[in-house]
Amino acid sequence: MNRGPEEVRCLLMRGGTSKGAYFLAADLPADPAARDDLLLRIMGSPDERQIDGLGGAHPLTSKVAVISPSTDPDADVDYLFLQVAVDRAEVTDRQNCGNILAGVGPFAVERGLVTPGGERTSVRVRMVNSGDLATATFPTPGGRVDYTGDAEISGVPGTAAPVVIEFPPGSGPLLPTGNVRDEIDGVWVTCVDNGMPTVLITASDLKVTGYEAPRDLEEDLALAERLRSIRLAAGHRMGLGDVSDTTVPKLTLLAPPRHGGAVTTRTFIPVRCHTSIGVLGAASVAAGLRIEGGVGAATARLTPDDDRDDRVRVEHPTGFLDVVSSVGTDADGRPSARRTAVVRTARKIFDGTVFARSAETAPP
Ligand code: NQM
Repeated sequence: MNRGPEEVRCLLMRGGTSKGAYFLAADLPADPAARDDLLLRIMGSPDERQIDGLGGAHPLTSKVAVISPSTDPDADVDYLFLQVAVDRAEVTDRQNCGNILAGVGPFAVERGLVTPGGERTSVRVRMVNSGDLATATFPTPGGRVDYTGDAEISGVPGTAAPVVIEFPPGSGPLLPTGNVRDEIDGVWVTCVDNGMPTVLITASDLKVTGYEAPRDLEEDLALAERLRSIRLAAGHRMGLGDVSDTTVPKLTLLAPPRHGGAVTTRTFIPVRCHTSIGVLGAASVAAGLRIEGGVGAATARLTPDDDRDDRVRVEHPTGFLDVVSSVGTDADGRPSARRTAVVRTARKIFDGTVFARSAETAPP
């Protein structure tokens, strides 16, 4: 029996340098398996072109945010991030996304979950994937979200209204292996988690410069094999278990900066090479550079100015991402993040009804 397409209220939004479908949790099935099955059919997965759905045929444009009022007294809304695989029938909640986070506050106002607070509104978000909190502040003149403005972020053409996101220190350890450096496969790495589990590697240790174009790095099969092997070992050491089928940890290759920033990066997420860098990925890199004895500290060029205003400019393939990042020590003397903040932008692209491909005609 063909039940026809399911119709779901959906808001398509660019969040930072990613694009995703934003839903109210109440508009999706409560059962995670039924929800994920529906999302695959909405996004057009599995199919490397996602031709029959909303997905944009790349991990950065195959993302979903599920938002609901929060029961946490410290948050206004709960945000569950779901990565929808492009060419596999897989939806995962194992990672968070700070770019899609940029659209969560505006979405909460659009859907009436949060009452706008005047010229600007701050929305406190509980990120369900990690349990961590974030506060996003953006313009709401006249009680409506204003997406227009003069903030420019690398990787997005033009300008838009700034969404300022503050991340209080997360609950987990900044150095998940307990070490400042670990030797994996004959290479020294620093494993950091300042919101996104990330393995920092000096690019030259893997016989690349770190300045290559993402596509060239993706085509380097020997590099891919090396990264895969390092990632699998790092996953175990970081307490993430078998990561062969997960999207975390990410791997970031580091090289000295070339454009006045602190460091050059090429980030694998984990197979495709990011065209810029994730927000929480950059937050992990920025904190990692400040850890004495870590592999990043040797490559980074942090200036006294960076130390004064806590700013770290992370260069990436399409520009840079500035992270306000300071690191201190916890009660046991271990490095821990003090403050992390970024400026992003977001834009509502469409608001309406999405028609899912019917289950009977979808690929297995
Ligand atoms: O690290 C891509 C992105 C991301 C994640 C990824 C992100 C983050 O750029 O916070 O934003 O690393 O898979 O959207």
